[in-house]
Amino acid sequence: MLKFYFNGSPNPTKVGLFLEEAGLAYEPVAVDTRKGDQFKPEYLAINPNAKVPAIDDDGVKVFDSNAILLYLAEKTGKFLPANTPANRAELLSWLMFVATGVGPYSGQAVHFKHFSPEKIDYAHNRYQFEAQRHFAILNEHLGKSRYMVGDAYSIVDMAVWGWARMIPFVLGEDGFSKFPNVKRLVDEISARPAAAKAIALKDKFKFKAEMDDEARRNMFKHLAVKAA
Ligand SMILES: N[C@@H](CCC(=O)N[C@@H](CS)C(=O)NCC(=O)O)C(=O)O
Repeated sequence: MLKFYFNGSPNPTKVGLFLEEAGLAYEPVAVDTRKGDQFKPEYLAINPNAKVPAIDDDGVKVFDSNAILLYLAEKTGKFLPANTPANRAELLSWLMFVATGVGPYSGQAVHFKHFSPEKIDYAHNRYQFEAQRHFAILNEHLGKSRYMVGDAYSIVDMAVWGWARMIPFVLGEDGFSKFPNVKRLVDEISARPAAAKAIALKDKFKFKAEMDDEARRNMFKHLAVKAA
C-alpha cells in the first residue's frame, strides 16, 4: 500500500488533499521533524532532502510535494485538466511557480516573521514582499479564471491551497484582505470533505508541539554551522 510520509505542515497537507480527493488507499507515516525523524537513514533513503512530504508507492519513491501531486495525477488520471498542449503548458507553469516561488518565499517569510532568533528587518521585509508579490500574481490570475487552469479543479489548485490557506500565519491576520480571489479558492477547497480529512490527519498522531531547543536543533541546522 502507498505510504505517505507527512506532518501537519503546508507541503504534506496538499498531498493529503490529493490522496483524500482521489480516494486512494494509503498508510500515513508520521515524520516528526521537531524530533529529527527526517534524518533517520530509512527516511533519507526515501527523501534525501530530509523534508516532508514523500511517498513510497509500492517501491516507487517520490519526494517534493509538487512532484508527488504530478506523479499521482498522472498515475490515476485524476485532477488534471483536459490534455491539450495549452492546458499542459499552464499546468506546468503554475505548478512550478508554486514550487519555486510561493512555497519557498512563504516558508522564508514564516521563518523571519515567527522563528528567527534575531529580528532582522531587511530579511523580514524582503520575504514578506516576495511572498505578497507571489500571492498578488495568483490573485490577479484567479480574478480571471475560476480555477488555476481554466474551469477544472486540478492539482495546481491543491498546490496553491497548501500554502494559501496559511496566509494569516505567513503575512498576518489581515493577510487575505489584499487577495480576495485567492481567499475565494481557499474557502472553496477548505469546504470540501477531502480538505477537512487532510487537515485532520495530523491529529491521529502525536507530534511534538514545542518549538524548543531540540526542535530548533533539528529544523534550523544552520544555527550550529558557520556556512559563510
Ligand atoms: N520543496 C519541498 C519542501 C519541503 C519542506 O520544506 N517541507 C517542510 C514542511 S512544509 C519540512 O519538512 N520542514 C522540516 C524541516 O525543514 O526540517 C516540497 O515541496 O515538498
